[in-house]
Amino acid sequence: MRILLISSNLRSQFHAILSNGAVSLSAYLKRAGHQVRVCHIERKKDWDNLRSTLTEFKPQLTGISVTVTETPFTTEFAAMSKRSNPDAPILVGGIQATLDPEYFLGIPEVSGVCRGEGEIPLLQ
Ligand code: B12
Repeated sequence: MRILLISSNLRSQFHAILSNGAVSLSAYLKRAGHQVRVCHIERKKDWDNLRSTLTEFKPQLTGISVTVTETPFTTEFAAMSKRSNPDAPILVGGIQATLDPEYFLGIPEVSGVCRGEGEIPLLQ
């Protein structure tokens, strides 16, 4: 399966650091035979990379990893994914999704929320 994982550093105080959660999930899923891309959004060109990954890689599942500072961008990532690949489910995970799943379930494009560690639930 083609899986896209999205993380960001748009409001965080940190820069140029990929999300441990997203890269850990990527390694796990690749080991199980899936094709995985991680799009980390921080600079302007990362948005272009996300757009081209959505149209060229055509993920069959999109996962968004969220902490508190990155929460407002989930709606936009989910909308972009849904526009490009209407049939691909969108899952949200990470610490903020674990703490406040209802918020993310309220985003119409979001199919589900993962609370806690995502390796096994995502594989399933
Ligand atoms: C290391 C760390 C950092 C490092 C991250 C390094 C990196 N390369 O990722 C640095 C220093 C950069 C950092 C930055 C920040 N951090 Co920090 N950090 C941590 C710490 C200590 C560990 C996080 C970690 O690496 N966990 C290991 C990974 C593998 O686990 P994970 O990310 O939770 O991912 C798992 C699950 O959540 C899930 N999952 C994650 N994403 C997804 C997606 C899908 C689709 C699915 C299904 C599952 C899933 O599966 C993953 C694997 O099991 C935690 C405290 C803690 N003990 O958790 C605080 C913590 C996460 N950080 C916190 C905060 C506030 C921040 C900042 C916002 C600080 C700031 N003001 O800038 C930024 C946010 C950065 C960002 N872009 O989001 C808070 C988050 C609170 C919240 N409600 O979001 C925490 C909980 C600390 C705290 N107690 O306050 N942090």
